[in-house]
Amino acid sequence: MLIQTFHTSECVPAAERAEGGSPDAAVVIDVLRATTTMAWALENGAEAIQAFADLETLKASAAAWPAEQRLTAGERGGARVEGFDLGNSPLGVTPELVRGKRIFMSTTNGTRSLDRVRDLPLLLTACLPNRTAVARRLIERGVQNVWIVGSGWEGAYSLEDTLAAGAVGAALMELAPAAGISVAAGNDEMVAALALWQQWGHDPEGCLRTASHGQRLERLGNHDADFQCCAALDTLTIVPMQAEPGVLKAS
Ligand code: 3SL
Repeated sequence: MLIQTFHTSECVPAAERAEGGSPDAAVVIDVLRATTTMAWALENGAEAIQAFADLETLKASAAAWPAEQRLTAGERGGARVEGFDLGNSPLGVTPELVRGKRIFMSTTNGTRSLDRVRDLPLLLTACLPNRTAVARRLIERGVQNVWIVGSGWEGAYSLEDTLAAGAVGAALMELAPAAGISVAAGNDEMVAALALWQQWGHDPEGCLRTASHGQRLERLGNHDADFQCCAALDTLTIVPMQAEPGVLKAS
């Protein structure tokens, strides 16, 4: 399996210009906090997450869904969108609130990354809690060429997404040495992600708190519980998988 990572959706090349050609799968990462929240929402029984890059489209789609079966969730600049049911904390998507509900979600960066690769044949989301489960799913599905796409912050690099890209890459290498996991030629980003994981994998929470977005969240208020949840390793076996364009379901 050929693996490569891109720091943000803006770094993702046109498929025909990419090393190894068009990928058969993408894994989107937004450790703080969109993909962690998505995984926990599905773990806690949400029917699906419907992701939107844009708030107006989200509101129109949510309005067309039965009121008792929907929730709106999202943030801008780290704060809950005014009038929405939920923000973007994995602690907020409790079973009592989300069971059986479709969550119409938009975040500053994570849902934009999802949008960028939504036409690929297989689309998964990863976070630190499900990084081994994601690696397993890619192997089970016989994926040959995967793009691991970070979300960054408004087009800029994010340390925590690179850490998680390294965590998924390392899990792939541990689980499938015989399948020949190899880094795509020229993708220094994946080499750096694996090195970052080696350096900081023993203290993911320290990495998340050091990252610029971690610092941003700390400035917004106490996010200790979010940091602990987002930094937890392999606590989930659920993998959000795109079932139809923009709609993620548990797998
Ligand atoms: O950027 C995003 O998509 C969010 O995950 C950011 S936040 O952690 O909710 O502030």
